[in-house]
Amino acid sequence: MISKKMEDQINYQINRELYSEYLYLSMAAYLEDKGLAGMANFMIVQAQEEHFHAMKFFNYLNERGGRVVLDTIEKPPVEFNSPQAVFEESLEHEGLVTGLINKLMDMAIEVNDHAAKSFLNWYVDEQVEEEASFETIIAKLNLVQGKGDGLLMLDKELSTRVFIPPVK
Ligand code: OFO
Repeated sequence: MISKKMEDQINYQINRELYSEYLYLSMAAYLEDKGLAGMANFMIVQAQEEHFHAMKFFNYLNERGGRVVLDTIEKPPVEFNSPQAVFEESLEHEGLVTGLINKLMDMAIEVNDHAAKSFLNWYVDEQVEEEASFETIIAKLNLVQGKGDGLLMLDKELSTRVFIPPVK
């Protein structure tokens, strides 16, 4: 049985992952509206990943005998300054999520929950990938500097992303 402290923090994390899904869907809507369907596709796949993250916590909490409690999901921003700002805000958001995952890991260490530590390792690795993926796109956007041709090439590249559910 999981400790109450861990249970509460995992429930909070489920809410944050679902908010992430919402945020990336809102970004997808903005990008679609700007005529950047490939970038919108990238964000829709990102939202699917966030849903997977939330459900992985959801299932884990059930497995450990905890009680999943869902909370209100706040409204995400609707407008962004530019397509580049969307990716910069995404990276910033992932930094906050990484902080929350680290906090969960700190808590698992503090309460000596070895099962949670093993489970959370997946998220620690996943956050490295998430941040790296946004950093790569921002680097390309910096090269392109908002110019039409480059932006459209990057848009095409991002249109190929598909959601592949992780094996575990
Ligand atoms: Fe769930 O990693 Fe992004 O937010």
